[in-house]
Amino acid sequence: QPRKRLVIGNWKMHGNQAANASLLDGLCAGFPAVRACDLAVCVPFPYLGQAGASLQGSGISWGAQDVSKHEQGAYTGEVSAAMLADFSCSWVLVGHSERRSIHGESDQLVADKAQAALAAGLTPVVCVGETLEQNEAGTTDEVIARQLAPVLALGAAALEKIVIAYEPVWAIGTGRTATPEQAQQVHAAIRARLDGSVAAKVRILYGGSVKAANAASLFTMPDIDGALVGGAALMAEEFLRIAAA
Ligand code: G2H
Repeated sequence: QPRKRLVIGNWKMHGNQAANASLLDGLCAGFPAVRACDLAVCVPFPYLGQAGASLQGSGISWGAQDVSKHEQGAYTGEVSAAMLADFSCSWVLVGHSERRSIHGESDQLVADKAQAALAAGLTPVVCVGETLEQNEAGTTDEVIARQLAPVLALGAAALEKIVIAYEPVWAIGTGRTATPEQAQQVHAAIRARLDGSVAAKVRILYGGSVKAANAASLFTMPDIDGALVGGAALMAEEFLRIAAA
């Protein structure tokens, strides 16, 4: 059966209670028209309660942007997967390029976080992608294979429950997007690394300066199952237009 399209907003470190309220209200009002796809927002930790209260019953799901690999304990500042589940999160991003580059997260740590998320019943959205330098050196496939290796090691039963997001680092927040053909090529290569029955099920999202104007052409590609959206997810109308595409 076909993979259901999925569009996830990544608010990053933006928002406040007043701005969030109008954004969330706008999404709830517009969602019925685009409900053929799964729609979700990944918000900063302090706003999980607010997102849950606004989105409850709307059909839009919510999640976080990071999670600890630890179950619980003396880990000051960390947030566990069980806590996210306690706020009825469905999703958590792991290994976003900003976490990998700014916070030094390793491929293994990202896989450990994905495993912690799965253990708590959440769907991890595992982000991978190459830098401009790596892209120009022609090492994209190699880089992504390295990033995915510890995730693939989690096994088929785990893999069929995850979502993968391909976000070329050179396209993030820069206004530069991979062409649909460029993205398709990488998505197909990622899918080829998954075992048969799992490969057909796993949704692979594209991320990096997705907006209403470029979403439709990306979504015509056979291995692009949706989008992870940053900047354009902060405006209800624009985000809903991406979902409509
Ligand atoms: C990539 C993306 C969302 P933006 O980081 O994860 O952000 O759409 O702003 O490039």
